[in-house]
Formats: sequence, C-alpha cells, structure tokens
Amino acid sequence: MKLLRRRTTVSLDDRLDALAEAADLADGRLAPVAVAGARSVVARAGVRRSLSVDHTAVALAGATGSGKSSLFNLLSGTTLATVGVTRPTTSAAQAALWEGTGAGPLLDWLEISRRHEVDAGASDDAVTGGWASGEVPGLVLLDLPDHDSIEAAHRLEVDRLVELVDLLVWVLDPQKYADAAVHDRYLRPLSRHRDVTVVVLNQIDRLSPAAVERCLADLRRLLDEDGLAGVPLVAVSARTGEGVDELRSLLASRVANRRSWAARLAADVGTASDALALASSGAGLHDGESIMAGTDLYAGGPGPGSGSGLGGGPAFGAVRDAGASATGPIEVAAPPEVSLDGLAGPLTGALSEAAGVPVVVAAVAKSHRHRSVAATGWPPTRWIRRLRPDPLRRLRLGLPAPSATRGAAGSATPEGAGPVGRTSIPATSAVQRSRMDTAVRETAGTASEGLPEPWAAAVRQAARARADELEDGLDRAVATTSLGASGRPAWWRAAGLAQWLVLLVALSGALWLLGLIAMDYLRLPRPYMPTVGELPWPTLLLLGGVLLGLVIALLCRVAAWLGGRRRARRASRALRASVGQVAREFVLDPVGEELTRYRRFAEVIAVARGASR
Ligand SMILES: Nc1nc2c(ncn2[C@@H]2O[C@H](COP(=O)(O)OP(=O)(O)OP(=O)(O)O)[C@@H](O)[C@H]2O)c(=O)[nH]1
Ligand SMILES: [Mg+2]
Repeated sequence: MKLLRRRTTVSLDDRLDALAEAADLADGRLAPVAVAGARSVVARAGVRRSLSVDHTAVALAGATGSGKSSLFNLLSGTTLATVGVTRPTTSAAQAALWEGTGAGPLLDWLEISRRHEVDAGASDDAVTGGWASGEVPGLVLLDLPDHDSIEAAHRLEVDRLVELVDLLVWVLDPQKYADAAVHDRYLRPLSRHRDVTVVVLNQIDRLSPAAVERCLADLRRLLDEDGLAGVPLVAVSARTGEGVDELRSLLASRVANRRSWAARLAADVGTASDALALASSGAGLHDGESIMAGTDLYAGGPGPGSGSGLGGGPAFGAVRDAGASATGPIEVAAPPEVSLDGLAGPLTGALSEAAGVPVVVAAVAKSHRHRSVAATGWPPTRWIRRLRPDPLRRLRLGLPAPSATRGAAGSATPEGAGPVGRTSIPATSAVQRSRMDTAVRETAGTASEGLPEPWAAAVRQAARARADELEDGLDRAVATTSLGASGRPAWWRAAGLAQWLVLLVALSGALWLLGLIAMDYLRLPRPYMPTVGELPWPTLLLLGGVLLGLVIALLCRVAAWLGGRRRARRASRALRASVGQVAREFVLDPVGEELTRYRRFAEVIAVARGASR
C-alpha cells in the first residue's frame, strides 16, 4: 500500500485492470449490481479504446426546451435539428461530424443512425456561423432528446448515451436549471466526471444582466453541492449568439487535445470503484436488497446501454442514491490484522472435545494399563484381565491384531492405515455439535472483527461452508492418527518372565510342602529340612514366590499407570495436531482466503480509484 501511495498517477490500463480484479474479488460477496457495473465499465472501456480515439463524442444533454437542438444547429452551422414549440421535439439523437472519416464504428457503437458530415458551405443545411470542417477535426456533436421526457424512450436514450459519450455538455435554462431531475439523477452521480462535463446556461437573453449573474452564482453553488466544483460554466444565448464563442473555443480545445475519451473512462472507473466501495461498506444495504433499490430510473425496463450490451447502468446508478459526492467517496476500511494461528488454539480445543478426543485419550491410557496388566500381572489372575476387551479396540481405534508384536515403547505406527472405517467413538451429541457450531461461529466472529458487513458475512459463510463435512473429517482424523498406543515396552516381557519365574519358585515351594505333607501322611521319616533362620525353605519358596509375585504386579501397575499417562499425553498431542489440521482445512483456510480476498480488494480498489486519495 505504501508503494502505491508513492505513485502519483496510475495509468488508465492499470486502473482498469485493478477494477476488473476488484469485480472478480467482489463477485458473490458484494451487491451484484456493483460488480456488474464494474465489469460493464471494463468491457465498455475495451470497446471504446478499440474505436477511433481521434474522435470526441460530445453530447448536448438537458431538459426539454432548454435549447439543445438550437445550440446544435448554431454550433454546426446547420438547421439539421428541429427546433420546435411542441415539447418534446427531439426524439432520437443525431450526430454532426467534423472530419468524420473513421468515426463510423464509433457511431455504430453509439447506435446513432442519423449522421451528418459538416462541411461548411457544401451542405444544403449549412447556415453561417458553424465551425468550418478544419476547425474542430474529430468532433462528433450529438443532439440528445430530453432527459426529463414524458416519453420513457427518450429518457432511456439519454441514459444510454450519457454513459457512452466522451464529453457531456449539460444545457440548462433559467427556468429549470435547479431541477432535481438533472442534479440528483445525473450531475451528482457523475461528480467523478468533472473533467468531461461542461455546463451551459442557455437563454440568457431572457434575463437582465443582473439576473444572469444571480442565476450563474446560484447554479455554481448547486454544482458545488453536486461535487462538480470547478466545472466550466458558460452563459449563452442560442438566440442572440451571446457567449457562444466562449463555448466554441472551450469545446474546440477539448476536441483538440483528444483526451476526453480517456478522461471519461477514468471517471467511469472511479465511479464504478466508488460503487464497489459503497457496496463493500454495506451502507444501508440489507439482505437481498439491491444497491440500486429506490432508483426508479432503471425500474421496469432494461438498464441503459442494454442495447449495446456494454453500457452498464449499474456503475453509474449504484452511486446515484448514495449521495457519494455529498458525503465524499466511501473509504474502503483498512483490512484488520487477524492471526489465524491465534484462532487455531480455541477452535482446535473445541473441535477436539466434539470429536471425542478426551474419550480416546482416556482409552489410550486405559488400554496401556490393561495390556500392561495382562502382560505383567500375576500369572494365575492374568487370564481374567485377558477376558476383558481392550478399551481402545472397543472404540475400533488403533491397535494391531493381537498376534502382532511391537518393539519398544513409542514405536508408533500408522495403525489406522488401510481403509478408514468410522470409529466407534460415541456419536457427537447435540451438546457437542452445538459447541462445535459455537466454536466455528466464534472463530468467524473474531476473524471478521473490523471487517465491513458484506465481507464479514463472507467470512462467516466461508467458516460455515464446510461445516457438513466437519464431523466426518474429524472422525477420520481421529481414526487415522497414530496414537502410539500399540507399542509393547521391553520391560513387560521381562516383568512377565519374572512373574513366571517367581510363580515357579512359589509352585516349587508348594510342591515341596505337598511332598512333605504326603510323607507325613504316610508316616515316612522326615527328610532333612534346610532352613533360612527359623524358616524352612519350602515355606520360604512358597510365601516368597507369592509375595514377590504380588509385589512385582504392584510395581508393574505403578509403571503401567505412569506409562499410560505418558502415552495418553502423546496421543492427545497427536490427536490435537490432527484435529488442528482439520480445523485449518475446513474452517481456518477458507476464512483466511476470504480475509486475503478482502485485503486484495482494498488494495486494488485503491489502485482503481487512482491511488491518489
Ligand atoms: N429566448 C430564447 N429561446 C431559445 C433559446 N434557445 C432555444 N430557444 C427556444 O426554446 C425552444 C426550445 O428549443 P429547442 O432547441 O428545440 O430545445 P431542445 O432542448 O432541443 O428541446 P427538446 O428537443 O424538446 O428536448 C424553441 O422555441 C427555441 O426557439 C435561447 O437562447 N433564447
Ligand atoms: Mg431538441
């Protein structure tokens, strides 16, 4: 952005590219009418530039009876236009051309069929006072119908051409110069078109010089209010010819510099950008409401320019109601700085809960203890443990077939490899699901803080877009996460062997004692009895074996408890990482894309607006 600000002027090409990109970025997010308006400006610019840029289409527009046709005749030195007393007089636009060779396609595009090549003196229609052919080469002067017509077709024709021509000459008269019709519908929405607007106060012969001054001052004030401060304002009389020379030289200089077409397109780009910025701010818009709502200009019929398929009413109309010039163009809010990483933590936590991670983690610990006891418990009671199902397997999670053996602890393998079935983690309850929804909503809410409403809505939409897949995605993530629960620590085998050994010792003691009992029973002489202190060896072997077995079992339980806790922590980390990935893929990435989209939109809108503001 800083880089952009340093540039003072942005080329029309760059501005058009930026506008096209802004429209693409806004597509589906902002009011369709603003997007369509921007696209139509881009398309129109493409066509206008491909047509003759040596010709300048200048339109005389205004209310009925203001004297457009009179001025048209005066400037062209013809009587081509009918000047009538019945209103409205002019029903279709016509063109007068000065050195019009090559202007054909431009006039085709403007859909002007009545064309007249002005060659002073050679035409039957020629009267004195017009421009000679060499004076304004490239001028295409258009006499338009009345914009405030009782005929809808006239209004449509005016709107269509007002959008297309290179230079607009508004012909006002002392009676109607303050009419809302021209100020609200045209001049204010076209405030960006200062450089291609000329205002003429005609019929000054009807007023006293003092009244002319007052009238001009009042009109200037109105134009300032319209956002058109500084536009040329010329007082003329088509009847007496007063002031017409000034108008002539003004138009001649505009035609001579041949830049009006570009200034017009630049103004259109500005207006379309303003419309997008306005739509982006969401000002005054409600769901399903068009940015054009309330504008009757295009109501009930095709938009202006629809005939050419390129003239786009929306760009021009979208700012019409916004009073953009009165309040100043709407700024596009600076994109808020949002850290997706910061959002990931709470979201992952909530999704982990919903995905049953705590259940799985607890099962990992239990499973470890279960298998540990089965491997290292006191052999006579071990089988009881084996009868009980493994808590992890009960969840259909991550353990290899019982026959498979593992190496040392922690040699985790992707136990979930192969086709992934659903786990048997208890189905997401309504409470969990609502917590999941809340977490997603809160994430979207935080991510969209500070964003203008339409973009905030787009972020919320993006966060929810894959909500349906979220539950399955989480289940799959849990099912495929390597829990590291299958490893069989080496000490289990050692402890298991030790258990068998001490059992053998106890058994040998027991057998010995049984032998002694049998000999006693048979009254056989007592054999020699080795002792340890007072304790005979067989008793020591039996009691010691049993006691040692129990002590080993106890110690193993403690170790299993600690090991289970360690494995549970490891599994929890692995599961949270997997859930975190799901959170990213299904929620945060789409949200991030939307935020990036807005950031880029704000950038390109600034370029499209000329980046000077
Ligand atoms: N007094 C005076 N009358 C004018 C002047 N310009 C035009 N008129 C008269 O105003 C009436 C309307 O003039 P037009 O040139 O037909 O007006 P227009 O703007 O083309 O009107 P539409 O074609 O109906 O939109 C005619 O009777 C003209 O003679 C002027 O400068 N002074
Ligand atoms: Mg007329």
